Amino acid sequence: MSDDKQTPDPSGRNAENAGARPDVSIVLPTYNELANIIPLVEELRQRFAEIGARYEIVVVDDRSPDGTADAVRSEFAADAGVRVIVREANPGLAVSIREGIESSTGAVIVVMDTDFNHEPKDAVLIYEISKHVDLGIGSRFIFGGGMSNRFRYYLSYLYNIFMRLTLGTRMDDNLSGFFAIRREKMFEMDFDKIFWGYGDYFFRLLLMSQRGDMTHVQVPVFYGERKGGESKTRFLGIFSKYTREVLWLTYQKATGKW
Ligand SMILES: Nc1nc2c(ncn2[C@@H]2O[C@H](COP(=O)(O)OP(=O)(O)OP(=O)(O)O)[C@@H](O)[C@H]2O)c(=O)[nH]1
Ligand SMILES: [Mg+2]
Repeated sequence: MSDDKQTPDPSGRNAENAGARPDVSIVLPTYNELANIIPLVEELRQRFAEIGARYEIVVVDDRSPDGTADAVRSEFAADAGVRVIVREANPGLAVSIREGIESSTGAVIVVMDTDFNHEPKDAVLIYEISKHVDLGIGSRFIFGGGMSNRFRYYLSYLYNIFMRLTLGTRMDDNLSGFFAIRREKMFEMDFDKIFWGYGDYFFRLLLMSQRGDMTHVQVPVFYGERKGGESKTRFLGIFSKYTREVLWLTYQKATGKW
């Protein structure tokens, strides 16, 4: 692609820097994101190169039938900073993110959705802020944040109040799944206690970080509609799953088992 010709090594990983730890690993879980993933990776490469960060982009794909993985491989074949993991078994969002994190090498790890609900410009901001704290978190529910879908916004807002009251989290958005964390802090956590299910992994990660006395900063993020492709989330159905997890975790915490 033309950008490759002009900037053959934006990640800084191809030649003389090969082997050095990247500044940031961006973990991108995908399932049928062919409509979004190429422009997303393009924009991330450009934005992280602009701030001089040596990046590694790790796409973790659950064998998407639409060919997401192959498209990324062929489009970015010339960039050693873009990697694709194709998972063969046990599909799922949280386990995919875990695999991406475990295979990452960056000093900071960024995790985000791949349908432009999470914007690349915000990923850069959260990354920059996470240099000063242990964990930077995208939040829809602080001043400047929000969602274009008002129904989902208000329901999620109320649900987050419920989560804070039951679980005792201190963050306003416990389901954003948009964050940057310093590598050593991430690997201090017990992954077996976090990574299962869908977006619920995120409130377990936040609770674990609170338990580890990590420092946090929330960054306001605004979710537009997904750009292309189809949603994997049945919005109301997922809340009943999350509620089971919230109540289970509240009980486990109260009895000292988690
Ligand atoms: N690897 C992997 N990624 C997944 C899986 N399910 C969803 N994803 C990715 O997780 C992210 C969030 O999924 P979405 O379908 O956008 O969920 P959502 O943001 O709640 O819903 P919409 O934005 O309305 O579509 C996207 O990047 C998906 O491609 C999965 O089973 N495996
Ligand atoms: Mg989405």
